[in-house]
Amino acid sequence: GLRGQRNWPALWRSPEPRKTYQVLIIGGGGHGLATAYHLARDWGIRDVAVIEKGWIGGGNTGRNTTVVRSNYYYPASARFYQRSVEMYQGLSDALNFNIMFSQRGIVTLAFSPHELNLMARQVNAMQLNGIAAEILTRDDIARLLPHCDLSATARFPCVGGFLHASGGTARHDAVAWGYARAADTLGVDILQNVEVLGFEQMGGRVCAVQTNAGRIGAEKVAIAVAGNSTVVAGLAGIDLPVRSQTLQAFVSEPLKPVLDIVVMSGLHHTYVSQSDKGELVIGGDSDTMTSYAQRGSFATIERTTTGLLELFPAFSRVRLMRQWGGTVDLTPDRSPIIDRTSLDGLYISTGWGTGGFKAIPAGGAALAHFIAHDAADEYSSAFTFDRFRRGALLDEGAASGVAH
Ligand code: FAD
Ligand code: PYC
Repeated sequence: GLRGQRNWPALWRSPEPRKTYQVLIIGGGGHGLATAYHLARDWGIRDVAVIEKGWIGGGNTGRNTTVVRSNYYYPASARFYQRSVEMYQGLSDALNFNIMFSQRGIVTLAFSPHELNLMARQVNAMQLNGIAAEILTRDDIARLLPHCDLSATARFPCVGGFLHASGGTARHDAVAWGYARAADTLGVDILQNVEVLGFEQMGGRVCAVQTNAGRIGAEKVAIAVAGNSTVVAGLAGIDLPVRSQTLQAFVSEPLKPVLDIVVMSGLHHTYVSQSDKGELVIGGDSDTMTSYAQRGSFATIERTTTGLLELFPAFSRVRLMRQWGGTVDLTPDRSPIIDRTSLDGLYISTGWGTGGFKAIPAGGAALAHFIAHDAADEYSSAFTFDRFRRGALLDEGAASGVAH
């Protein structure tokens, strides 16, 4: 079947690293690639390289469960994530690359009056922030999710939930590839299999990185390495309020269309959607120990699938096809950090944790703005280190999608 699939033109060049660049971005995930694209497109800064130790999209960007949504609580987060959803709406056109964005809606289920009360509060906040949200009764859910066990004899009988109609999914690797091709076309060098091993500074300012491909000089450097943030920032002597944990995901064998909406249950530590290929895409809470392993433990697989089958008993005969883990970068308040660091010329985007795929468009635009202007853009000014100094945390733990 693959015999005809030869001699396709490469989507981006694979240049040799130059000796210096104006801007170096460490990390070829969605955030690093989108930052390079926005630097080149919005601010005319094209002397840029993205340095990736493996292959682009091989980190969390290519390992996530593709949920895109803006159901956050605080105005600063709601504004930022809503901007990102709106950017996703135009992304296939902007990149001329089909990222298969599907706003199929997200249902979050409630299993007690208390949980439903909290959802009402969340829905009110979202509506005040202009984001699509409505409370659902059990009957509404029966209509939307005919295969869900809503019976009174279920272990946890469902009492309702809420719908975030503008949420959905996008094809994760297409997002990485689309940004990579667009950035490359604008002159950005994408350097794969190049690992940053250290930083050089002069007079308190970063001036180069050491890599397995030699020294590369730069006026400015940005770190966008997700679960490796503490390790890479540590090479520059910088401590971050970030912890790395494993988050796993699983896909089933392909099925005929059976689920046309994303379903989440905090109580069951489970969420599920169906991909365009027909696979059930399943995830749960993170493995709770600090780890850089891209695997994860069996206990989490068991807990997640148990929850899934309590919700959808009909999936009990479906076979799981693949399982993997990613290393997520968690801040204490589960909100991100986009800021300069204590080393002049060194910037960072981190703390995206379990929910940064949806943030790639707005996060890339925000980091590019910070690098170009040495200041946050209007959407991301709440996401600086300053909130930890002031104790003004932006606690989005409840909105971050999965338990951790
Ligand atoms: P990454 O995509 O991880 O890219 C960072 C890159 O840096 C990697 O490719 C890595 O190889 C590279 N790197 C690291 N160290 C170095 C070095 N020294 N030198 C050079 N390169 C280096 N978010 C959502 O919004 N919705 C979801 O449904 C969702 N589900 C998830 C499910 C799972 C299982 C996981 C693991 C995450 C999920 N997320 C989700 C979170 C989301 O995937 C991440 O927040 C997001 O992809 C982070 O993007 P990034 O570009 O910052 O990091
Ligand atoms: O952020 O929507 C999210 C999410 C879903 C699963 C993991 N993260």
